[in-house]
Amino acid sequence: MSFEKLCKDLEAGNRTALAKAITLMESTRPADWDEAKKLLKHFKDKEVVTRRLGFSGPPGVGKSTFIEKMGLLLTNKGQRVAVLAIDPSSEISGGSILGDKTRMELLSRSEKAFVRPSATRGHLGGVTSRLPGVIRLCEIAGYEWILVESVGVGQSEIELSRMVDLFTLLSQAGAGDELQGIKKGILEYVDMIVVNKNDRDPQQVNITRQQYLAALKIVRQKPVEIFGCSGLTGQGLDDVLQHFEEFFKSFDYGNRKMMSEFWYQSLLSSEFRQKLLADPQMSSLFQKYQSEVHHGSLMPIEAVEAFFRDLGWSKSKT
Ligand SMILES: Nc1nc2c(ncn2[C@@H]2O[C@H](COP(=O)(O)OP(=O)(O)OP(=O)(O)O)[C@@H](O)[C@H]2O)c(=O)[nH]1
Ligand SMILES: [Mg+2]
Repeated sequence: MSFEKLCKDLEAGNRTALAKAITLMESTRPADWDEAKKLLKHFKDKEVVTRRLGFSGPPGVGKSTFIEKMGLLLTNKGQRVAVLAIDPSSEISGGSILGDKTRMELLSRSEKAFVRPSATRGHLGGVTSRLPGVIRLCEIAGYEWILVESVGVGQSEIELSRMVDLFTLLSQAGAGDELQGIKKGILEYVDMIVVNKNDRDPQQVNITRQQYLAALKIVRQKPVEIFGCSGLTGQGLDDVLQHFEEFFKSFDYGNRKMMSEFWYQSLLSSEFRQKLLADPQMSSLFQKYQSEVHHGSLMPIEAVEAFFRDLGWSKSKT
């Protein structure tokens, strides 16, 4: 497919073109990545009003089920929805952990939806460094709502929270010790909380809610909205959607400047590391000091100092 055709089809909202563009964006091959960057530059000035939402929560809490139901609510209203899932593909096996779990069959069938199980691969220096590019491609293709499902692995959740407009934590009703299992640090980043599976024990939703309120009081100054719902039955989802809509009515798109800054930072560190390892001289230096650390002849702090000294980036003498 020629570059011109790819641009034309992408902008027309063609799903095959979007999938192809995302593959380029996720690729570790430099030629593909160059092509992906060319695409983003081509559409640099294209303005679209979109909503970027991130969803996080422990495994099995019902993120995919909830996102699919929410996606269906939106597509039924005539909105176009893209669903992405961060897939921290195992760097060891190179395989996907998600597999078919995020297929979202019902939503995938909708003309107005685009579902992509794997948005990022295990890039060195941050699993999500290509995600903002993938989000942007979906927006160029005309998707107004971008829903990202995070696979809860600490650092990538925090990174995701800085790449979306609204970051929601999904939790589960009925588990008294629920909060023990959640990394409390995440409460510093969430914009709202959804207590899911309230079809099982609606009363527990209130208890869980109280637990969250108490925990939030410690880490947050402004109140964080907490909703109860069931992604399975759809009960309570209208209220959540209404909250999303209200949120975006007054959303300051100036906040996205911070996201650009963050993308710059995360891209720079991942590209930097890739370039470093691709350069034969730097790579051998890197290996040399890694081996010294391994054998105990240098402390990690000494190895880093020596590395920079050899590069001529540091005047310090060890
Ligand atoms: N009772 C009940 N079960 C639910 C609800 N939402 C999801 N489930 C069930 O919980 C299980 C996990 O749901 P998923 O949507 O795959 O959960 P997830 O958080 O995406 O899981 P991972 O992606 O593996 O972390 C499935 O068996 C769902 O049918 C709900 O609201 N109520
Ligand atoms: Mg899932």
